[in-house]
Amino acid sequence: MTKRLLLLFLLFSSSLFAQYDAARYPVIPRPYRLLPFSGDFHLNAQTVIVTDKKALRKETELFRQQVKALYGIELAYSAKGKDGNTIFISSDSSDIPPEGYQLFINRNEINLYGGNAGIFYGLQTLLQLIHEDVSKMYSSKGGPLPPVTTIPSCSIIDQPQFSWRGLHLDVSRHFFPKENVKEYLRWMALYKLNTFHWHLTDDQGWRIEIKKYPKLTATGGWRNRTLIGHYTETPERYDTIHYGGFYTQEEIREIVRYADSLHITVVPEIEMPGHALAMLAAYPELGCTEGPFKVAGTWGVFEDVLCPKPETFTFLDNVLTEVCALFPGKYVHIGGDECPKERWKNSAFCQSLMKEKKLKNEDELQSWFTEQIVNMLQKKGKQAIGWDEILEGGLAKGAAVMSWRGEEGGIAAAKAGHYVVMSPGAYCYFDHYQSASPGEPLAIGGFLPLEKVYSYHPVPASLSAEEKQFILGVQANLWTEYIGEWSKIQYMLFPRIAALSEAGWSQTEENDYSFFRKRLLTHFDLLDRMKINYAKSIFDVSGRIVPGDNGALNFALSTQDSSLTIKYAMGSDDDFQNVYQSPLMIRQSQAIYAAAFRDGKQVSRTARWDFSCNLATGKIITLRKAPSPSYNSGGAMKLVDGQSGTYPWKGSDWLGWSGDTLDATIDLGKDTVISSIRIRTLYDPSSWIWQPVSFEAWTSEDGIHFSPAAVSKTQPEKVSLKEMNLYLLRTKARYVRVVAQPLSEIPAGNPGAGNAAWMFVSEIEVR
Ligand code: TNX
Repeated sequence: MTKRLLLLFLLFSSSLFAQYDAARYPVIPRPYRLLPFSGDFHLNAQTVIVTDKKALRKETELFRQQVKALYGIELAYSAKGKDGNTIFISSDSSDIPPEGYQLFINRNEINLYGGNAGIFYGLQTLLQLIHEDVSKMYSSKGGPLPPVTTIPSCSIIDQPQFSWRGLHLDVSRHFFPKENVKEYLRWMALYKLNTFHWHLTDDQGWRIEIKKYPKLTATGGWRNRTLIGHYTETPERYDTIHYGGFYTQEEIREIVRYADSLHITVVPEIEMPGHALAMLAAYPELGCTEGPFKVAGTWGVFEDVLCPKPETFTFLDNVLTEVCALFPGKYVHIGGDECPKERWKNSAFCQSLMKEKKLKNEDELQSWFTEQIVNMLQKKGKQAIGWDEILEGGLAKGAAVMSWRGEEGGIAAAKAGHYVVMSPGAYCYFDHYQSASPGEPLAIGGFLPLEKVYSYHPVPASLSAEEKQFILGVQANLWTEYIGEWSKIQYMLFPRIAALSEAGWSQTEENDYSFFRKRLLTHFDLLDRMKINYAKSIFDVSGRIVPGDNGALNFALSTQDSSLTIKYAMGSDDDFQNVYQSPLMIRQSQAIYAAAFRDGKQVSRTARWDFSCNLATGKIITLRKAPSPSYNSGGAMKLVDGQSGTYPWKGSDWLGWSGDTLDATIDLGKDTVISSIRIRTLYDPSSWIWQPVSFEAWTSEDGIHFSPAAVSKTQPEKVSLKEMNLYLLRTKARYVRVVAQPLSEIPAGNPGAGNAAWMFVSEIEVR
């Protein structure tokens, strides 16, 4: 005990945040304090676990299974310690905050203190500290000996920053069976996440058995076709597979129990009043029109929503009664996002209800709807939580808000005294791309690299100290429109889940990405052992155009990790013969391939860039107006880098303007005969991106006096990737000026109607 006090004293007096050897202590999320020591504890078949209370043994179960599965070591319990080889676990948690633990490791023994959750988490830390050294095999006369498994000496005190460390899984768009969900929960436990948001219902499938309404799963659990490819592709393509599934109440109870054993609370989501097509397909009488309704086979937002009729509320009351009985946690998620109001506008019932309740518009009708549900849940002893839309038009007391369309909803909710979980799309949507590399599997869009997840801090600076208390924590969401296989779930989740865990558990003011990254590199060994298909995007070779006055396009390659060797090939990728040293000069249309190597082994995927050269490629370009800071990756050079933006788009491929013109001048270096100018633009109305409404060009010989060359006014064409051309009579010029005007107002009936449209341009080409 005195020894423990001494160690604690050392820990608290150690500098606030001292970095230790990341490879030796690759713990994620980063513990509150870790003090490294020399020497190792040897973990082997003789190691025993001693607990001061038998009941604590259940907290060690997962750890024992993991050690057995990953290192082949079976750890036995013992009533008393063995000299030099014992893990002592003590329920003495005085002065230890909830979920916290203290862990002391030396050559002879390990001591772990904490409450139940703390002990569980302390063992997950221990698991992450295990090293297996094959090179240290003892010399032997006979056959090979087992590798040496060690845990490095150190003292740790640890505790979480936030009480809601959440991860969501959408099982409606794609269904994943019970065993998958349990594995998902184990991954959460590994990263000390404690709240599982289970998105059980949506337009594309109802996944929870409700005894009173069997058609919810019998009809609502199945769809007859599913979209192939991206939902913005035209024409749409579908498979003809009868797809679906659901969890029986027995299975739900089993999962909830299992989650509880991992100290995870399950928050079920029952979506309403929008995203409810599966419910309507099963019980059309809940709609504002007669239907028939079909379980959706494609993605997006649908106009058919629940009608706020008395029989709808009776139905939902019965559904929620069964839901509440299945989930012991405090919160039930009631959705509330993306509810179109068309049906309510055209329904005589809704209009007269609005009059009766003195509701000014359909948004207020939705808050009235929400209020009924919030109260209904309160009567059942539960609190409602919903997507930030539920805040619009006033929110009933006691309901909590999950802020997904940025942080604004969360900020407004905290100011109004509602509890908040931060889950803003730009930092927490794991269905977005994590790499700009061309080899990424299809995703919904967006760009969320590991570093950006890591940078997230869930408490906005604009809140007062009192308001900050309302921020419960952070959550990442995994929507599965484009994720049908479990290996792809892994790919989208790992390693971003590791970055999320640090945002939720560790002291975010002390977060340091490069230190995280170093720990992650060793941590990958554990993921390899667990056979997880994690994304290796952080090894990706990236390429960028750098200025140079040699008349060529100078293309620099790099990796985040400077210890890796980059090799490249031109024309074909069969053979990486060239070691990259300095920027490559590109003088003609060609493909470049590159990959990162460690110890002669390829660790990254092969990256490929297709250069298509024209007179403007690599030339000096100036912009009169900078693109929006959100879409300015690569700067002006991006427009003459010889590469076209792709679709589905990634922010890094395109420059974007909103309410502002593209006004670029390119210096071709010398008088040149030109006959055409082209810009490459994007059309994606779901993201408010529209084609330019006009595109014009001027030319000049001196860079001062410009004469108009050609003008084109355009009508939007519903084509995702659009080239716009201007043809000139053969003109001699050294300077070309290009001006393109975005659409100033998105037409009615489209997402973002009334707002200025985005204009995305990837390339200006001169021929
Ligand atoms: C918006 S996030 C949705 C989901 C989609 C997701 C795709 C939210 C509350 N609604 O229905 O799956 O975008 O990223």
